[in-house]
Amino acid sequence: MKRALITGVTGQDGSYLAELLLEKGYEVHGIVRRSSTESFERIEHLAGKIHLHQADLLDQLSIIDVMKESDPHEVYNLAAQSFVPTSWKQPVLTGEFTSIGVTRVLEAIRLLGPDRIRFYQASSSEMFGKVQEVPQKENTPFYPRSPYGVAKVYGHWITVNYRESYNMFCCSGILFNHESERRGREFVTRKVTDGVARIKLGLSSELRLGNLDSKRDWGFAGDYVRAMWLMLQQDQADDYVVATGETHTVRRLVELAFAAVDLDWQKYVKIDQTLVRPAEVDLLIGDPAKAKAKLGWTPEVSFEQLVERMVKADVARLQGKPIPDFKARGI
Ligand code: NAP
Ligand code: G4F
Repeated sequence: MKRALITGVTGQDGSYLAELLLEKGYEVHGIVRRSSTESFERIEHLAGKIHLHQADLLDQLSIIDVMKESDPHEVYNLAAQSFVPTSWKQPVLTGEFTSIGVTRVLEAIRLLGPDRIRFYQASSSEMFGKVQEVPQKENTPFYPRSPYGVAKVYGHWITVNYRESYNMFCCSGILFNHESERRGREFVTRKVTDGVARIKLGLSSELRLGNLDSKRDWGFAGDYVRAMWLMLQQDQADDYVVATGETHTVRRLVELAFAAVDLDWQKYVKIDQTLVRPAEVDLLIGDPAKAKAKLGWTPEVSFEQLVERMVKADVARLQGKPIPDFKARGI
């Protein structure tokens, strides 16, 4: 039986990836941080099916210990401080585990199984920042625009470096924004769908947002974790852009989300200058041609379907109904 270790298993992507790997017959291990409150909401339904280990990307020995305990064939490094605005408030901490944390995981693999453990690094389209090319490809130069983006560039290059220095099987997935009903509520898609649901149910009267003009290439998280797994099943380790190849403004996201519950967004949305970032990433649109050709990967959920399913899930949640399973694609 194949064993996989996921850092960031309590996050959006970690929860979908754990489900995918269980479906594929893996023994799944996950790293969790100690907290005074358990933040295991996204993986509650996997209790008893996956093995949890306490460790922290800030602590080298804890990672080595977990690597010994779980003895994985594949390691997926998804843990990070992943919210861009927080990276301006906590730039040092963001760098500590979003960049140096990657080296700690790679060092543990180098010590314990450089020839047999395959490694996936969660790189990000935020690395393209002030974009130097449209659409963005694997070889588009990086120009990060936040401490988070800068930290991810380090994580990306140290992954490439361990592949080239030690011939380790290390892949970097440059993933564009991907969302779901499990997305943290601070990110714009979920903030909007949750806000729309609250307004529809009379729980709120307005939605405060920052820049409506920025454009993102948004896909569904359940589709994107498939690409991560596919990368580690290839004969050669490589880096891939994972994206839909479509871009939409935040304004279009807002229009669609309010329309899903028959409301006019202009009556409820207020622009709040405090939510505008010190440096913005104006336009992201990825070219997934390499992932499609080499991995046979293709996204299955469209932007419109994604927004509608997220709004419906938030309305249902706020009405006290359970959040639908991620495979309920019918919306
Ligand atoms: P997320 O929901 O914010 O999850 C982040 C995970 O990292 C959580 O499980 C968190 O644990 C864990 N973590 C944070 N700091 C840690 C530390 N010091 N030690 C151990 N674990 C720690 O993020 P996501 O959306 O699933 O994204 C997964 C990865 O993909 C991240 O690296 C993100 O930067 C990257 N990425 C995401 C996207 C996207 O659109 N979603 C796009 C490109 C790249 P707690 O639950 O304890 O906080
Ligand atoms: O949803 P966001 O916060 O995501 P962002 O900054 O693009 O980062 C996400 O995607 C990256 C991949 O490109 C990941 F690496 C990263 O970890 C994270 O998952 O913001 C999207 C856009 C931005 O242009 C922002 O300025 O929405 C704009 N926006 C407008 N009003 C807002 C708001 N964003 C947030 N979070 N909240 C607002 O009120």
